Amino acid sequence: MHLDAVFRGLGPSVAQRRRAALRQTFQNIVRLARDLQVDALTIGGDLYEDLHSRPDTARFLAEQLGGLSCPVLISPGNHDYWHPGSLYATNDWPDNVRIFDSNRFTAVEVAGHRIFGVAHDKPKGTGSLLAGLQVPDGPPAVALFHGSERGLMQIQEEGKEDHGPFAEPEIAKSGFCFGLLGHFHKPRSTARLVYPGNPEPLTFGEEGVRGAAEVEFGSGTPRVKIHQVNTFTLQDREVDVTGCRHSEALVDLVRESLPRGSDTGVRVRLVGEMALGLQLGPSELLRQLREGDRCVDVVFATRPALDLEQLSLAPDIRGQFVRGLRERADFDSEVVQAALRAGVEALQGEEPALL
Ligand SMILES: [Mn+2]
Repeated sequence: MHLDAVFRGLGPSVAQRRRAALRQTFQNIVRLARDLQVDALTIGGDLYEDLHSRPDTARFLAEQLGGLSCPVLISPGNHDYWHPGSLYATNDWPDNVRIFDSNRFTAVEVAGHRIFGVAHDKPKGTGSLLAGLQVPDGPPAVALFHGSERGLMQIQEEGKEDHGPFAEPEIAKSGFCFGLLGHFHKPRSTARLVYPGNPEPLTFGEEGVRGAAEVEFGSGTPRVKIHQVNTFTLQDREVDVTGCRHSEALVDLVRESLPRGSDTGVRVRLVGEMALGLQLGPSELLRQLREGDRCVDVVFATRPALDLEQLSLAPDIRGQFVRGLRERADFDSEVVQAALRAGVEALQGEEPALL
């Protein structure tokens, strides 16, 4: 869930709306658990972000989870690692909530199964949690933990650290019939494990079905169903700004591309030719688009609207500047194009006299 995430870069009031949406989505999960009359609700870590966590969040969670009649099992992950000052250790939790606080697996019996949970006890550097583990004989054993399945690492988000690494075959080798996993944000399920993904999309690019996994154990392979519970939807849009002659036209054009409904966040990619001399910088454009606390971000991928042939012929410093850049082998690169636009704008004044 990543409750209390800061949503950097969206502005304080939009970030606050996103944090409220995280709680809404968590409430949706609790309601779903009640509607499905599950035997247990399990949470595979990164429920909240320790770095930004607030006692208010712990009290919210305690009230929500205490309202369920089934057991709630939590295996802390790298963002919500167990430590003596954590929300897990300092809050009063209802009797039905079991937070695994050891870095060794311990079991709870649920509906004829044993669910083994384990805690990360540091924010990074957690090694293999399955290494050398052998589950004692008994009822079917299910593993609940936060970890990185090695075969899935490469298809997951870039830069995702391999907290608690393991390989899928180790699940069966350790004596588990199935793994309930957290960490990866893209959902994934196999005959041996499930990653439900982050139920509420956190960053742009997180599109598609993700949510809460309903796992039904019977004879044979457990049946997995992902239920969508998200509050916000995040989308990407592309807007061609060619032909926008002034600031208001640009703002209007981008606004028109935004979907109705305040719970849709949009990352707008501006493409095409950007007119020179628009009296509107990136931060002012964002400020105007975010009026009404809309969740909007903008990526600038435009080219400057320049008549390069004409500019190159100018006998003044603008001509010299443009000719100098055009001779470069990396003329088409993003940085040189940005320098071209900034430079020509900085040197503006009189229109260059042409030969
Ligand atoms: Mn994680």
